[in-house]
Amino acid sequence: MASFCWDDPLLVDAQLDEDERMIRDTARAFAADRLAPRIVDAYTQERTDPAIFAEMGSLGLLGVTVPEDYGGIGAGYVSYGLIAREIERVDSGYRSMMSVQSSLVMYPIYAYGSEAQRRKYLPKLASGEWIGCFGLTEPEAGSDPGAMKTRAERIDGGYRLRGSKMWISNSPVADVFVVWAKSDAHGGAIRGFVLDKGQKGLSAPKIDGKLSLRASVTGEIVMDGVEVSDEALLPDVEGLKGPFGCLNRARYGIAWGVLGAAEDCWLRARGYGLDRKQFGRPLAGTQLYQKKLADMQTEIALGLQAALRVGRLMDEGRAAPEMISLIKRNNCGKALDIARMARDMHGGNGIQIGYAVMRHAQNLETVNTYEGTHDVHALILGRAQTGVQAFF
Ligand code: TGC
Ligand code: FAD
Repeated sequence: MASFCWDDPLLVDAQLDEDERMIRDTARAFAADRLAPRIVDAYTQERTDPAIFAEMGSLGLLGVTVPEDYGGIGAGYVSYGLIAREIERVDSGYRSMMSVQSSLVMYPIYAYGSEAQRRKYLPKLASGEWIGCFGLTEPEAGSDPGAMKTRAERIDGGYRLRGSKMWISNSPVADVFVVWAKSDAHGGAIRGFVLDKGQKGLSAPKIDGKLSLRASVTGEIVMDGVEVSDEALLPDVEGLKGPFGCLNRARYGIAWGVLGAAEDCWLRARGYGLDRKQFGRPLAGTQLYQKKLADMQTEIALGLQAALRVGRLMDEGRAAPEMISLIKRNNCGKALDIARMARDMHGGNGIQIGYAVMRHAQNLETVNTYEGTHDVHALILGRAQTGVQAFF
């Protein structure tokens, strides 16, 4: 029998090809060298450093699945997932910045945009010179985005947009705004528009006071009669499948990313338990502590293997959205359980910022909610197996 690799129990590493390992190692080194030293200050001060986008861009970590012609590196979805895992190992907020830019801004411009839109936006988004955000959620339309109130009204040569978006990652620092609105000219169908910072009537106030994801800035998008030309419309998609097509990619990345945060919690709990002695022996030498470590190891290994499987299917064009719901929901839920458990295993030290585990747990509360809540993904999976939809 082969020997057991305790920190890679199902040998995920051996299932990657050379290019994937190289991209993973680049992301890991960047996260360790450039992100980890910043996170305590960023989190405690609730401060986002926009320079991070250009740093990621210079290493080719933004929009990796976009072809080279448009500034990406034409990598596959497994590579994208590996990047998310390495960045979220440091902090979910940093992964959020990366995944919004890659999946929710670059992807729709690439997949639904005109050639002129691709040429104008993608290279600068890939380099991180421009920062993007994605406006779907509204104050009264979260889990039910089809209830959005934002409207695009036809005017001579373009559209006038009115409405507001809520809880938008990156919006206060964004240069490029992908927003979704019901368009009168298209029979009230949902259409995507690309707006530029500085357009009259467009503002993006910051939402203060978050107790989670504090290193990633979140804001509103207020569109008070923003007038855009026809060139701002994403021509190649209509209906909710537009934003959902982007969400499929981002949710998939999250399924990898949260396991990076979970791994950080697991390895920290293991290390803490080996060092910390109570009752004359290391905590990690007690049955209960080892059971918790075994649960963490098991859930992470199963979650990674599932994410890898879905990534391979995405690269082959065989992934269904429900597969993505399954891994987004389960991996987020398990990562949150693991982070809370790691916090407990650190005792009082677990509430200190320096031990990281409570920061991860706080972040994962958001990750479990955004991109479709844990329960919304249960309803998607329930509908798929019963044929009965239970949303309303
Ligand atoms: P439903 O009737 O199910 O579908 C309407 C149309 O959309 C199509 N569709 C999809 N297409 C592609 N991929 C998917 N995953 C799709 N899901 C649905 C569907 O085929 C249909 O197309 P058509 O042509 O027949 O019209 O729509 P519904 O209104 O009943 O939706 C229900 C529900 C709950 C599934 C959906 O609304 C949902 O997923 N809600 C969750 C909302 C959400 O995830 N919001 C995320 C906002 S963005 C965000 O959180 C970013 S955080 C980023 C970060 O910082 O990392
Ligand atoms: P609600 O939809 O009001 O849900 C509240 C609760 O009710 C949840 O537990 C939910 O599971 C439950 N619920 C809802 N419907 C049902 C039902 N039918 N049956 C049973 N239970 C139900 N959005 C963007 O568009 N772009 C972004 O960049 C973005 N970034 C975000 C960043 C942060 C930090 C946060 C917190 C959110 C972000 N979001 C973003 C919004 C996010 O996608 C929404 O918060 C999420 O979709 C949930 O919507 P909601 O907050 O309105 O909750």
